[in-house]
Amino acid sequence: MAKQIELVSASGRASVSTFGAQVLDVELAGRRLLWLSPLAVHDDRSAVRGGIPICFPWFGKHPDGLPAHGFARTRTWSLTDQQADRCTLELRDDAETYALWPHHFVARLTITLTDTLQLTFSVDNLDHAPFNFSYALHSYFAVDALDRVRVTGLDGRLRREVGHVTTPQAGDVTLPRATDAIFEQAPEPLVLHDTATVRIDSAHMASAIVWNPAEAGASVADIGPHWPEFVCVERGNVGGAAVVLQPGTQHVAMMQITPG
Ligand code: TA6
Repeated sequence: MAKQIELVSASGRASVSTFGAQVLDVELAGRRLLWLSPLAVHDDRSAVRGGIPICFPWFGKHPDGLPAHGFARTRTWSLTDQQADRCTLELRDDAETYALWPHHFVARLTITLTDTLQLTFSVDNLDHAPFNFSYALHSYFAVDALDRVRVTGLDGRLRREVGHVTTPQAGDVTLPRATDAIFEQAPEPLVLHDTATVRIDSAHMASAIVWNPAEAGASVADIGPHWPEFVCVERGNVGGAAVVLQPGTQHVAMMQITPG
């Protein structure tokens, strides 16, 4: 049975589920920063729509039809450290993960709440051979006015999107239609402008993804009419930025969310 952890700091609070090591809710400077679908399924088996799911050890659809975005978001992680404003969760390989992805590993997520929310994600290769993986911290940000939302910081970066020619991003990213864009070599920071702003910093995460399904979201059971309420601005290492990890070594990366 998954457990919910409540973090508090002088500036706010956050809720984290051990199911998927998923941040479900963050309030900082009096603002709720993340979107959690009112239609999300919380049955400890299905991926939970909203918050910050972890896509690992692959991002997106799998070529052999394995679960999209990997298994990290649908496993219960172990809580290995808990303080008032910080916790660490861990996922180790077992027979079920090995059947899907035949590697020995430990993934860890440390969530720290101050006047920002910081997520430190690491993966250790416990195998005797290198393995590769991709991942993203798939943050769903709550927005007031999707048609006026802008994401700044990606001007001129290569934008890859199914059904569109890959070209450099021209200006800010706006979402006048369904958007599912991957940016290679994305810089720091990205800023999400809505009625208020959120700054997204990261380290060692080369990729950025911006997603909202627009009207197509209405037919997704756990999104439905709520599709205008969020924009995903994700950081990670996907596609050409997938990580090749040597045995006995560790990959560490960080994402930080700060209300503007
Ligand atoms: O990050 C964007 C994306 O990969 C989209 O292609 C979209 O399908 C989304 O993630 C949600 O995926 P999910 O498996 O959670 O429905």
